[in-house]
Amino acid sequence: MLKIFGVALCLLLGIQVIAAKTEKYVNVTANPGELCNRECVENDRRVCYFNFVLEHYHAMGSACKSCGQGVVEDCDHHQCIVGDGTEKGVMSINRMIPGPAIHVCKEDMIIIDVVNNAHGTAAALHWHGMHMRKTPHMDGVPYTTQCPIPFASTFRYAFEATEPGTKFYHSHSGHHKSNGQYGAFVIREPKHLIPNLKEYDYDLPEHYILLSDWNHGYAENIYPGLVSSLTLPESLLINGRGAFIDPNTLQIRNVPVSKFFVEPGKRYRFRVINSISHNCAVQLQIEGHKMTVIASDSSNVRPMDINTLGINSGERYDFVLTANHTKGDFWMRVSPKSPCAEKNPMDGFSLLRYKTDKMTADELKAPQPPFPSLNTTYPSDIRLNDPTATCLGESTNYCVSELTAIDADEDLLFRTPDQKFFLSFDAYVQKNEDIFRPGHFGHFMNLIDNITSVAAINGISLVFPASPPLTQLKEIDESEFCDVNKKPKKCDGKAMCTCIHRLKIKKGSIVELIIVDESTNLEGNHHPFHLHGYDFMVTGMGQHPEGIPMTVDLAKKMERSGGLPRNYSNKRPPFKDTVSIPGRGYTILRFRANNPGFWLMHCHYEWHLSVGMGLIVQVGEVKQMIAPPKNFPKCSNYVPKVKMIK
Ligand SMILES: [Cu+2]
Repeated sequence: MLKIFGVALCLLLGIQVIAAKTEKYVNVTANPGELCNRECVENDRRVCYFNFVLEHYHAMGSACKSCGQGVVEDCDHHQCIVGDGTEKGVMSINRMIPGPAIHVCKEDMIIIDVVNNAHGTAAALHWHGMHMRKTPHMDGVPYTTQCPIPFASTFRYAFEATEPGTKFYHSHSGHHKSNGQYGAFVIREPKHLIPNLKEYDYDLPEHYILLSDWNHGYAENIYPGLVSSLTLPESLLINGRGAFIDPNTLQIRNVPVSKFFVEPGKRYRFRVINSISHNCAVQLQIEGHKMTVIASDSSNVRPMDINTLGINSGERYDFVLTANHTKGDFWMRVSPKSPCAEKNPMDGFSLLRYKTDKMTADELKAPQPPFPSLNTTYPSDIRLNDPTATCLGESTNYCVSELTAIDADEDLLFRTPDQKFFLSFDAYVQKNEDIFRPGHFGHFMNLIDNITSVAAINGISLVFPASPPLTQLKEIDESEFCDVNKKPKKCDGKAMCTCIHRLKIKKGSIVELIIVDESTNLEGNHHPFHLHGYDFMVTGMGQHPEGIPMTVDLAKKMERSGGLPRNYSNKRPPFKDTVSIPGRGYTILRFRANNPGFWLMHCHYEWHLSVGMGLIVQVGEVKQMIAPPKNFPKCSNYVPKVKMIK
C-alpha cells in the first residue's frame, strides 16, 4: 500500500524514478579518452571521453604549409592531412585522416560526443567489431539502429568496451567513410587473459596498420559513378599516407609515409585494419620479414606463419613481426588484388625502420629511401586469405576457414542448426530504359560506359525505412518489410525487386548461413560480408571442386547429397565478423542468435551496400530487445493530410 502511495506521489510531483539503482551517472567529460591508453590491469575501470568534430576539410591544405614542397616537418602538423600528396576536399574527424585512434581496456566505458559540423550532412559512426549487447541503439547504422545526426547537432555514443581485440570505427552514413571518416579502435585486456602473449614482447599503441583508399575527388563522384571512368581508387594509404603512382607515366609522387620503429631482436604485435571502400581486396607484405598471424577480427587463433596477408574491406588481422635484422629500412607494402590490380597500378607504402641505442636523432629522422618500383617482388609463397586459395587443404595458400581458433565451441559446430538460410547475392545489369523511366528514382551504379547495375540478396535489393526499426518500429508498417518468401505485389514476375529486406531469426536459435555468390557481372570480386552485433564461426568456404560457378540451387543440391565441403581444422574453426565470399563460391557461417536487435548484414564494399547488397537481420521480437533511452532522437516522414486553404 505504502509502495503504491509512493509511486503515485512521485508521479504527482513529476519526479523521475531512475530504474537501475546500481548505476550512477559520471562526469563524462572529466576523463580525456587519451588517458585510457594504458597497460590494462584488473580493477582499473575507467570512463574514456572523446570529442569528435566532423567537418568538411581539406587534404594538403593551409595547415600543411610547405609539406608539398618537401618540408617533411610541415607534413607532421597535427591538422595537416597528407593523403597521397594531392590537394582535395575531405570529410574529417578532428581535422585528421584517419581520425583519432581509440585505445581502451576491456570494461572501460567509452563515451564519444560526435559533433556534426559538416554542413548539409547527416552523420553516424559505427563501431565495427563491437557487439553492443547492452546498447544495441549505439551500433551507429542510420535507419536501422538510429536516426542520422543532423548538421549542427551532437550525438553522444556511450557503450562499454566489451569484446577485446582490434576494431575500427567508420561512418555508416552516405559515403562519409570514403571521404575520410574512419579510425583505429583497439580494446586491450590484462596480460594474463591474452592467449598468444608469449608470442611477442611489445603491443605498442602506434603499431596499427590502417589501410584505406583515396580518390582525388569526393566519393559522391564515384557513386552512382561516371560514364567516362571506372570506379577505382587512385591510391592506397597506410595510416592516412601513401604514394600516388601516375597511371600515365608510372612516376611515383614522393610523400613522407608513416613509419614504424622496431629494435633488433624484439617481437612486436601489429594490428592490420582494412577500411578500404572500393571493391578491391588487397595484400600486405613486409620486405625481409614474415608475419605470424595470431588473431583475426577480434578472435585469437593459433599462430600461423605467412609472408603475404590477404585482407578485405572490414577485416582485421593481428600478427607478430620479429625484428630479425640488425639495422635498416624495410618497406611495408599494400597492393591491390584482382580486379583492381589489372585496371589501375598502385601500391601503398609505409616504412619499417630499425632503431638502436647508438642511433642519433638525425639518423632516426633520416629521409625515407626512394619507393621500390611497381614490379618489385617480395616472397609470396605462404599466403593467408588470398583470392586464389582453393580452400582444399593447400599447404601454403590458406583460407581463413583453415585458421585454428583458440576457443573451441563444439556445441555450436556440431549441433543441428535450428534455422538455416541460403543467401545468394547478385548484381543485375539494368536496362537504361528501366533505370531512367519517368517517375522512377531507384538506386543504381554506373559500371562503365552506359552499363548500370543494381545489387540484391535473394533477389531483393535493400532500401531503408524512414525510421530506424530498432528504436521506432511502431512507425514502420509491417507490410514494408519483405523477404524471399514474402515479396510485395510490385515484385511479381521480376527477378529482382527493391524493398526493406528483413531476415527474421528466433532469439536463441543456432543459425547456419550459407552465402552464395551468384554474381555474373562483378567477376573477380570476393565480396566481404559483415554481420553487425555478432561474430560467427566460419565452418566452410570455397568454390565448386570442379570449377562450376556456384548457384544457390547447386548449393542446396550439394547440401542434400553429402554437403558442401566444410574445411575447418582441429574442430576449431575461427570466429570472425567479416568474411570474404570466394568469387562464384560460397561461405558457411554459424552463430547463436543470442543478441536481440535489428542488425545490418551487408557487403562491406561501399558502393555495393548503396545499391542494395545487404539485409536487416531481426533477432527476437521487440519485447525481447533492450529498449532505447526515452529521449532517444527520432525521425520519420512528414506527410500529413492537407486541408484546402479557403
Ligand atoms: Cu560486394
